[in-house]
Parts: sequence; structure tokens; C-alpha cells
Amino acid sequence: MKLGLGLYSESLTDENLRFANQCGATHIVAQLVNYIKGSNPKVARGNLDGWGETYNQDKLWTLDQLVSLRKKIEGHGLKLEAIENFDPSHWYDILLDGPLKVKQTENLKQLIRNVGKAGIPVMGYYFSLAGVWGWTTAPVGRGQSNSILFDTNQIDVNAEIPEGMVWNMTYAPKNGKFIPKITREELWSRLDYFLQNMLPIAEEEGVKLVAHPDDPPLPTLRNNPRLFYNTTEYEKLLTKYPSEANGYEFCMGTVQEMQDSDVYQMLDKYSANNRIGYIHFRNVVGKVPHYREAFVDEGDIDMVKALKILKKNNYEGVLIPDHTPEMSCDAPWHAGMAFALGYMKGAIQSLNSF
Ligand SMILES: [Mn+2]
Repeated sequence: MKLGLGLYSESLTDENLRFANQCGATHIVAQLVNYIKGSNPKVARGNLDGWGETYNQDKLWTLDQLVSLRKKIEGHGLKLEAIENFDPSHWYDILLDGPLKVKQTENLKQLIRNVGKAGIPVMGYYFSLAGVWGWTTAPVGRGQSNSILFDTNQIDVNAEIPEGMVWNMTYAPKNGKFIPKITREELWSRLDYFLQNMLPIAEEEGVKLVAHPDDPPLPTLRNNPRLFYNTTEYEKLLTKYPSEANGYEFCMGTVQEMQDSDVYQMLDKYSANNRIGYIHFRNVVGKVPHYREAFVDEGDIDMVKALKILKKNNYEGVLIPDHTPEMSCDAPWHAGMAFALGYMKGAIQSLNSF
């Protein structure tokens, strides 16, 4: 297994790549979504009004752009393992079954080709209407750390999604209307359409297309269904499409938050048969509908036990911290990441010494 760090578009700087290296990471997972307005996602917490705006419809990531990103990362002695998430403005009508669906499908196929030709092995995505939504933030972590909290008593879980918004980002001006409520079957059929179009391209290009589970994992949110809110539905993704190009962006925190989950059993089963693209290695206290994110060493998951399972199965993919509580200092995000990566590095070294 390999240690990695996830960086957002505006944080893919030389300084942060040196930081990753200093923490012992060897791999980078890059998020390229450009946020025109709104809060910086790496520090944003209460995001009930969305992550911001994205109007990049006509600005697909080019092969040149992806190759230069890979080279920049390699210039620091690191490897670019994955791109995480499509830009919502590149595929909103695939999620919403809207009029631009066919055009956006062709665009996404080209993006996957570009990712493959740029020598990036993994493409992560998250097929969701509401997206990551409903988090609040409070100093409720260890040592009063500012932590992500999900508590259905504090939000209106049925707040409808405005037209012009999907995946918790705004891609078009709002018009006072809301998107229609659809059935779970309809949402699955939209995912089917997406996979039937994308998997053949991913196979051709040698790209692993990996899905993040719904965060937070509730069966419905904002008046619409969510696909991967329990392990049965999440496993259906892999049983329905046995292609080697179809896999998990395995978020240990989100899987642990599912009411029915056994995170060790899932990790064991899917790391053994090579269906995990990469892992969000983070910890949590509680399950939906009430949980808080936690420091890697203090949550409900025994992280060393999880690492032992991955070692037993010779898992060769990358682990990134995903998110962590913020630490009280001038660099709350960096300190949180450095703590998580240091823990992971120490635990892995310790397992390898036995
Ligand atoms: Mn995650």
C-alpha cells in the first residue's frame, strides 16, 4: 500500500507538493474542480448553501493540461495516482437526465480518454444529486477541534434542490424552481447509462473508474434518493458491472457511517479481488443520522486492524487521509493532514517490521 495526499485545484502548488513529500506521501490524488465563487473546499465546513459556483461547461480538461499536472507532480518525486471527481458543470445533465446529456456523455468519454492518455491510472467520481450536503461544523472533536458534524436534528433533510444546482454546486443561475423528485430506480437507470457509456472507454484506456459512496449515507436527502447509502446498494455497483475498470473509491469514513456496515469485511473482500482504486483513510464517531468526523486514531474504526487486512491482501493502491478535524494553529488543514499522514506512516512501518 502507498501513502498519498489529496489536493484541490488551487492547492496543487509547489509548496503543498513539498509538504506532501515531507509527510512521507509518495502519491497525489488531484481534484480539479474550479470554484469560481464561494468557500475554499479544503477549509469549508458548513456547506448547506453549496460549495460554490462552477461555469466550466466549455472548458474540458485537456490532455496537455493533465500531462503538465502529472509532470509538475513528478517534478517533486511524487506520482499522480488519480483525478477525483468530474466537474459538475461537465456532467450535470447526465446526473439530471437533462437535454445536454448526450453531448456531456461524449465530453466525459473524451475526458476519460485524456486521463488515460496522460498516464493517470484512476478516475474517481461521485454519482449523486444532492452531493456532499448537510454537514455542519463545530468544536466538538478531541481537544475542541473544529470537526465535521452530521446531525439530522440540525438541518432540514428535505430541503429541495434548486434548479441550476447539482452535486451541491451551482452551474446555472437559479430560477426559483426545484428539481423534480425521482425514484431510486430512475437514479439507478441514470447510473446504468453513465456506466454503459464510460466503462468501455475506461477499459480501452486502462483507467479504473471508481465510485465514492454517498456522504452522508442516507437513503434520501433533499427530497431525492441517494444510490450508495448502505453496503447492499454499494455492492450492487460491482456485482452488476464486473468489469475490471469498475471499482470503489473506498471511503472508510462513509462506509463506517452506514447503518449496516462492516468496514473490515468490505475492505477484506474488495481489496482481495482488486476492486478498490484508492482509499479515503479516515475515521468517524457514530453512524447516520448522527456522527462526527474524528482524528484518525480516536474514531470507531480500528485503523491498525484495517491496515492489517490490507497488508494481508497485498493491497497495492493508495491511501489518502480525505479530511480530518482542524488543529488549533496557524495552518489548521496542514496540521490535520500531517498528523494523519504521520499516523499512517508509523502504523504501516510498524506492520512491515513484524
Ligand atoms: Mn470520502
